[in-house]
Amino acid sequence: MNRVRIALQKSGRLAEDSLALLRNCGLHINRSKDQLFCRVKELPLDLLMIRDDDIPVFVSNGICDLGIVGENVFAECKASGEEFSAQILERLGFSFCRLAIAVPETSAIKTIQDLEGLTIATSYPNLLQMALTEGGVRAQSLHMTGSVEVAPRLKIADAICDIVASGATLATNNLREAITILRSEALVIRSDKKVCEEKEAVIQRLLNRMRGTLQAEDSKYIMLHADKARLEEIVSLLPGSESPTILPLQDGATKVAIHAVCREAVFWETLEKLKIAGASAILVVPIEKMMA
Ligand code: PRT
Ligand code: ZN
Repeated sequence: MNRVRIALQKSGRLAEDSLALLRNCGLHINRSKDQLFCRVKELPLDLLMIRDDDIPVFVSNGICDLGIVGENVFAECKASGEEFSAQILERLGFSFCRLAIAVPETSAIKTIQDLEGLTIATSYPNLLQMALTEGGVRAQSLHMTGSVEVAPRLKIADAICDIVASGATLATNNLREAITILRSEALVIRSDKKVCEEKEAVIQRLLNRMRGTLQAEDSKYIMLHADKARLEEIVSLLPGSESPTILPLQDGATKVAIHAVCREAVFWETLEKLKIAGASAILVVPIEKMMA
């Protein structure tokens, strides 16, 4: 079978952004809500829609060649101690969150050592155990598959170890974040199982398209007019641009146009500095795709 298979979350926080990334890679994906399998026309690629918890295992055992999954889920699976053969291919810059130990707002707990002898509720027993062992702490782990944040209120745990994004869930439950264990974002992972040349070529094509999409998302095309005399100063203000293009203006004895690709975010502060340096007609436009 020479088609590449990629595992995606069927529904949930990762699902939409994962599909959007593939669509930005020029792939048309039409699927009904309950469909688990989807064939892509433009590349020899099949999508398998499953629960995010199953993605690392499906990739590790080679049922899927690639997967898009949160680093938290990937790291938890890797920390299980069972045989695991998958690795990170690309960080995707979405679904940012962290795995953290949170404690009641009134608690004095600050460091991992303060957890000695306590009970911590979590859906991430392996990562929690790793952090406790690293800190030389003996504590009890209480495994829960959901609603971990209610454990301290029910007096079944002293602390929790769970995913935090905005912190709103913790605040609602009178908890505060005390110790960060892992910073997480969505990842592309790949199986260590060797694939044939044709499949390898498809994986590399897809990866290049993903990188091009991600790079374009971070980049902007900036155009402006500047005094020839202040060219150097203005070019030095352009964030992350390598070699801008300088173009003559039709009626410009003293002015030129500068065009540049900025590989970093262009903030209002930068535009204000450019304006002070005499730049005018400043335009910042999004870039759709990039390929080196
Ligand atoms: O059904 P399936 O098993 O596939 O999905 P799931 O319910 O296990 O996962 P899902 O869809 O909730 O999340 C998928 C992935 O998104 C996670 O594995 C993380 O990598 C990432 N992610 C990003 C998050 C969050 N943000 C997040 N806020 N995962 C979970 N949460 C939950 C968290 O568990 C807690 O209950 O949201 C709450 C905290 O959010 P804040 O904003 O209140 O701090
Ligand atoms: Zn899950």
